[in-house]
Amino acid sequence: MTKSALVTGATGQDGSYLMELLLNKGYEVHGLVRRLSVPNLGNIQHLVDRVTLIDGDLIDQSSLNSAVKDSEPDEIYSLAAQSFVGTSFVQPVLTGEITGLGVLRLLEAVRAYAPDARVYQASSSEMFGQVDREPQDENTPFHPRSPYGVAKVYAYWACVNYREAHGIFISNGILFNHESPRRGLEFLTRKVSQGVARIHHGLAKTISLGNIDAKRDWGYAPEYVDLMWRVLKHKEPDDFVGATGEAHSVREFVEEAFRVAGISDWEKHVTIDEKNYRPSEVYNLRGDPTKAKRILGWEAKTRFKDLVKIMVEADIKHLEGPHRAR
Ligand code: NDP
Ligand code: GDR
Repeated sequence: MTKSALVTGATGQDGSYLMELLLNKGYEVHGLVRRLSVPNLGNIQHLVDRVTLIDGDLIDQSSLNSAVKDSEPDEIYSLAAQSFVGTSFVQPVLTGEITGLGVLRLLEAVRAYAPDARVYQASSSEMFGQVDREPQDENTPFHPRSPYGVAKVYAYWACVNYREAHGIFISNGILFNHESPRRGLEFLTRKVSQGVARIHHGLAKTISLGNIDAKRDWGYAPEYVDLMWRVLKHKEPDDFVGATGEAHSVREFVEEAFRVAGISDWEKHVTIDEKNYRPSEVYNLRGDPTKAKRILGWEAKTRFKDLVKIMVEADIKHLEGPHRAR
């Protein structure tokens, strides 16, 4: 029988790749989309005829109830969030409402209308925050360093609690940074790949950045949505780290991005600005994906340099032709 899946955060980077993957596997796919004055369907324009889009907002309980009831889901992927760490410092209450309580509202809808569905929660390496060990795995303690990280810890424990209290099949994927040409423009990797492409095309001279010594474990997003799917295929609910196991600094990302574009004097094109620093930073994250490999057979394949190449080349191409003047 055809399986039904409900994906929240359908218009985001991960939602778009996940819906592609689910369609390719023969699912009937429902995507939760919030009403905006100007629709933000860029990432899923190519999918809109093949999926059912449902209006709903994580702030609004009744819309979540209807979405869960109407889609009759076998699987629910909880991806919607205010996901930008920087913004969470200036909009902490909104971030808590959406990224934290929003997940609880979804769980309440599941408890009432689809208690047999399997639920995936998009948990984050930002929950580890100020780490006291390396690499981080499923047993590493949490010490979030932003309102976003705090909200994700809340959502994580809400999921564990609904699993234990109500017996719902809920699993957390604790994923490290994963990137792609569909990444939002304010995130570091896309800010750099687009900035380099603009410099390459003569549309800009510099990129303004913050702490370039921070290190992240960066992987390629399409591979991480495959992990989400595998997490729900496992025979029991559990929590899994998804990562490459390698960390690189922002500085390395920048150097490599300029190299891909054939620009050697990268330091001349980068300015450091206080406004890009965070009140409390996460300096160093590197994940240990051993459990996901052992139990789910999942492994990140795209390595750092290939990821940078994919992103820079995509932005250079995107800015050619009709987009050049933008
Ligand atoms: P994006 O920021 O690209 O997408 C977030 C999605 O959430 C968008 O579709 C957005 O809709 C939607 N959304 C935001 N607020 C609401 C709301 N109030 N009601 C309904 N929908 C809303 O994130 P990613 O795709 O990169 O990440 C997916 C999830 O995984 C997020 O929860 C993120 O926190 C988490 N995560 C991401 C990692 C990464 O490296 N990408 C790593 C670890 C976790 P709209 O288009 O309207 O803004
Ligand atoms: P992150 O991603 O906070 O890791 O959260 P982001 O790309 O925003 O930052 C990565 C690192 O780069 C440093 N940095 C800058 N970041 C941005 N955005 N802009 C800059 O100008 C800049 N200069 C330096 C940051 O300080 C940071 O150390 C992402 C999000 O997708 C979360 O939703 C997700 O949970 C985590 O990854 C895992």
